[in-house]
Amino acid sequence: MSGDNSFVVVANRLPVDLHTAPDGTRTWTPSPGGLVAALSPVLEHQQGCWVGWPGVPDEAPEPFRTDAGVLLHPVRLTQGDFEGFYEGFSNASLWPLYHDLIVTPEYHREWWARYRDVNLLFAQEVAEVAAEGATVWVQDYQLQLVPGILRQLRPDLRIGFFLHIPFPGADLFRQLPWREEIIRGLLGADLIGFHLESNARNFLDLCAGTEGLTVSGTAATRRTDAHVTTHDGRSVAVGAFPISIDVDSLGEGTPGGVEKLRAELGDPQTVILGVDRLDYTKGILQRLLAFEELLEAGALEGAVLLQIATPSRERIDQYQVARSQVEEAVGRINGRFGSMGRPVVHYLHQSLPKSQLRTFYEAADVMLVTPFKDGMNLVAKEYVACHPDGSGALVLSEFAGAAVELHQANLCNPFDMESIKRALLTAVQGAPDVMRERMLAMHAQVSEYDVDRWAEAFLSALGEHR
Ligand code: GDG
Repeated sequence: MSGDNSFVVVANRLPVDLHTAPDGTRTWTPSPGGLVAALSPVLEHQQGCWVGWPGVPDEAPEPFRTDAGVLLHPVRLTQGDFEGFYEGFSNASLWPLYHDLIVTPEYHREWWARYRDVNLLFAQEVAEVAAEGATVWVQDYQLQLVPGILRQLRPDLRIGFFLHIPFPGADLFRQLPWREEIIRGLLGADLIGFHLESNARNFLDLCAGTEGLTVSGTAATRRTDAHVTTHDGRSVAVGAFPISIDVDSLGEGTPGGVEKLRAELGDPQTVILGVDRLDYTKGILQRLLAFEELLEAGALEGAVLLQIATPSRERIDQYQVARSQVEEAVGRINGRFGSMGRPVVHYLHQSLPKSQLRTFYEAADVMLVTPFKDGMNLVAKEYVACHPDGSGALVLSEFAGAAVELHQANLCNPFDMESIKRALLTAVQGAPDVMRERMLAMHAQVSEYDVDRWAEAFLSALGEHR
């Protein structure tokens, strides 16, 4: 069982979208994101293939090639798979557990069974398309069993795994009823990558406390100084590979776009911006409350907050709760502090084109990124990338992975309202030359370590390992 693709990426989602024309004609179009952009050169050079779910239950188009020559190989998931594997186990068990229990995870045996089945399905598809000795790069928490299954199906493959979200402390992870299976699944890889050394350390601590596993070395960034030796004597490398952005994917700025946007917002003195998927991990409500308290104290005269909250996982209860809390707060704040035709919070629950996001980033005097927990947070890096002249200011949660590299930001503790308020006020009122210096330092970081460097670092570490 083998195909002819020497480089295979496998992710829950295939980078495609289904478009239905008014006459009912349906077309699948590639949807380029940061990951696709980063991996495209490798995928193109190496007869690459991307295996994933096309995003619509009970459908899978035939495999097809993008204009750039990347083979997209759809995996068909049923509505039941989507509910149990994706909405259930991935997003209502693992997601809250890995984000340190911001909401309480639910564990259901039926969800776990689906997770196992779907991981098996993904692994089988990969086993079919991967050439002898191919490199396979498995992405993220939805597919943690794939490395282990694939190792059994195809021992000839070189397998990398990258986790895009945090990895929790061993004491939290251990509540997972299927913890051993997940660890075994991950250890099927030759290299396991995390965003941060602290995530890698959590994983190594867990392994050190698991019978039959031996840990050597310490977690390092863009290096694989740490290894886990498995029951069967294989050595698995572990390291931190902080992801970054593809600056080009933000497109060119629209001439006059910033002025037009600021005029639409009523030419405020200060534009404060938030851009997030509407997710309870992102701390959107907390930042609205901080903004409200500052308005109440008269400390933010002439400021408006523009919050983009992209719809996400809308059928899951906790996401519905998060949305209604956010929308209630937006309504209350505008009711209290807005005036006719002049809201103080501009709120969009929509997904916008990237070019428009760029204009928002450019127009914002302050960017508010306040997650309770976040693997990295690309929004923070995108904002910095859009301010090459050092203008603007970033308020960033200490609990976002990005805070390790962007430590010159105005850091805050999102669990502490006073801390968010302080960081926001400093960002608005801080000495311009200090703010500029910090932004320039962060811009240099983001420009140097872009998403290409991330992919390159991971893949060369994987190449060296076996
Ligand atoms: C996970 C981890 C980690 C947002 N709204 C729109 C839009 N976006 C884009 C942003 C950014 C991306 O979505 C969001 O990335 P984040 O990193 O901020 O957050 P997650 O979605 O939670 O991503 C995270 C990441 O994986 C990568 O490893 O950093 O920690 O949770 O690029 O610009 N894009 C468009 N319209 C929108 O309305 N086009």
